[in-house]
Amino acid sequence: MTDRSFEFSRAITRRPGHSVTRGLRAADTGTPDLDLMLRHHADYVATLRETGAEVVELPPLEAFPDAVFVEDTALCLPEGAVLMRPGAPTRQGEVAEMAPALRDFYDDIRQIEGPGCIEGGDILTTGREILVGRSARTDAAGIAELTAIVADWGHPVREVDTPPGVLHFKTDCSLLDGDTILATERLAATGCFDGYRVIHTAKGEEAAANAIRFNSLVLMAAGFPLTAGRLRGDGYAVREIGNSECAKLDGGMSCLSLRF
Ligand code: CIR
Repeated sequence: MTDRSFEFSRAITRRPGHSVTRGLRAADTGTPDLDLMLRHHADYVATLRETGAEVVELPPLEAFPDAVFVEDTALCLPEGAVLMRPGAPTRQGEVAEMAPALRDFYDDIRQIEGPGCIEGGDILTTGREILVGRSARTDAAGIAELTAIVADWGHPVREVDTPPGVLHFKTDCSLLDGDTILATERLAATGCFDGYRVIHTAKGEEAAANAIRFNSLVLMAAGFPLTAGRLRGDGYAVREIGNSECAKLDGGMSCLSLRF
């Protein structure tokens, strides 16, 4: 069977605005520099486009400091899109801001109504199934609601755990192809990827785990040479994108786009 799990014709992104300096973060490691973040963001968008995809760039949303992290607002599948219900109260309004952009591309758009919560960063769609990590942002009720919605489109969901203290499930893993996962050792040790081929991030490079396979390229945060070398050694075409400013807000490569 052809592996289409990493083939995308489109992505939606949103440029960061001035309010991004007030974005959520687990620990304060400094205020993000907007100009540098914009340069990194432009490099990210250009790299997605280089693979032949159409990339929509939405304008900044000053009312929502974390709006650059569009991944958390929706799950995009071939059959339709599901609008999320973020567990972070300051982020819930981002969903309605994303809906019109998705309507340009999808006829079937469904919505997590609650009371549960779920964010896109906790969802990993592989060639076989949809893995959803329970986290501080995603609860069992949110996962149950998503499970019912996507069952209608033929997608099985498996609920898994996000390691304690880790923001999202995909903070610690990425899909490299239909059955190969890049993951931190701490996440892989939970057994959630048993049956998949797993490439571990190098020790001390756990922040490299949030990468994306987008068509011919793997986009990963710059500054993790051992992990980049492992991926190149395995035959992947890796692009390293500056992520220093998004990292101050616990964001990485996957958070910056919706891909479909
Ligand atoms: C947040 O805490 O919600 C943002 N500062 C970071 C979101 C990162 N999103 C993602 O991993 N999908």
